[in-house]
Amino acid sequence: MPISDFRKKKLLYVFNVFFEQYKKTYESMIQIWDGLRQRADANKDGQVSVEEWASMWNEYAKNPENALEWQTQYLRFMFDLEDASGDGSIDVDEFISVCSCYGLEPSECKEAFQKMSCGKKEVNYEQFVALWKQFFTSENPSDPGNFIFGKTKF
Ligand SMILES: [Ca+2]
Repeated sequence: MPISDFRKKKLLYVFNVFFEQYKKTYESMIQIWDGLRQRADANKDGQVSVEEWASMWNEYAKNPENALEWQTQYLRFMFDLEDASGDGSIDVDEFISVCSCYGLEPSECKEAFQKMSCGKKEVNYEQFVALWKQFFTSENPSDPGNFIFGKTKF
């Protein structure tokens, strides 16, 4: 069956949307991974072990203001992912839809959102930055920053 102009236009539209989005996401992930590997892969075996990962975040916790470039990119990446609408803040529906993709129950994600936002409707970038630091540095299980990935218990 020949492809009509109408179908060509539809396919072209999806092509652009799919590959633009995919390329953007892929390039950020590659940059993040490269940065991570350079810093975390202490024994240079091309892999990042749990110990290497943990000790790198322990370094970060000593001075979060001085985060590595890839850590800042990772933070931005996660915020942009959770702010699905791109309006500059994360609301509960966006949060649930993104975090439940990692296999969490929507009810847990909802609870996590309420805890991280301290009952507010939205979390903006500035607030997210503070919560992010808390996630990687806090030893207190009830700090709001612990809930930024949708999980309520560790
Ligand atoms: Ca949003």
